[in-house]
Amino acid sequence: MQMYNAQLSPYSARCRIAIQAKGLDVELLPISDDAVKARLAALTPMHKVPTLIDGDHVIPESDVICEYFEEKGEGPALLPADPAARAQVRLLARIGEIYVMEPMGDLFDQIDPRTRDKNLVARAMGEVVEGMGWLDSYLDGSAYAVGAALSFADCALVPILFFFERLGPMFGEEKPLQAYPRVASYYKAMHDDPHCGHVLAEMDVALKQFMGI
Ligand SMILES: N[C@@H](CCC(=O)N[C@@H](CS)C(=O)NCC(=O)O)C(=O)O
Repeated sequence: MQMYNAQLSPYSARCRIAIQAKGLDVELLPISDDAVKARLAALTPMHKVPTLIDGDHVIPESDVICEYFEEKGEGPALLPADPAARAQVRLLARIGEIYVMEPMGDLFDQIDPRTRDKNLVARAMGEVVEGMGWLDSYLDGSAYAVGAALSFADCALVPILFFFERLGPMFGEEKPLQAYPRVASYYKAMHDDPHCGHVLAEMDVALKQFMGI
């Protein structure tokens, strides 16, 4: 398999955690390369990363890719067996993706205080804060979002929390996780998971490159 990838994309990072945890053989194609980017655009009108290629199949969307990996059946399962626990995994991933990451995405263009749209920032921040509050009430603060093993909830949440923690100081919030003690304790513990820890380190390098530091 091959996957069109950007090291800093939280959606690509979600799939990279799953790839590592499952021990899958997936070649990463960096879209920082213009020729690779052009190939991706020719393959799918969405031309977003991640996009997985498996033989003739072109599969965009991080959630769909992760479920595809699961259903291929290689490597350890990242969805629990119990239906209620599976629902919890999907719920946490959706809260992270829809209610935290989506509004947080609007903040990336607002990092420079000189060109910042204060109304847009206030609206996006309000939504992020609401979503983070929901996560804080659904997590119990232990390592791993659901049960005692890595799941797709962790694959989705850990890269999102990376951005939440890093963006805070850029908007005057030095310790953004402080208001969410269960999320903070969970996120800290997830650094010790080898797969999440590895991908977090990759994102750290990519963010420093992006910021020119
Ligand atoms: N819902 C998608 C979001 C993917 C996404 O927005 N990727 C961004 C990078 S973080 C991208 O490729 N943007 C380029 C574009 O929209 O053309 C997923 O879960 O994979």
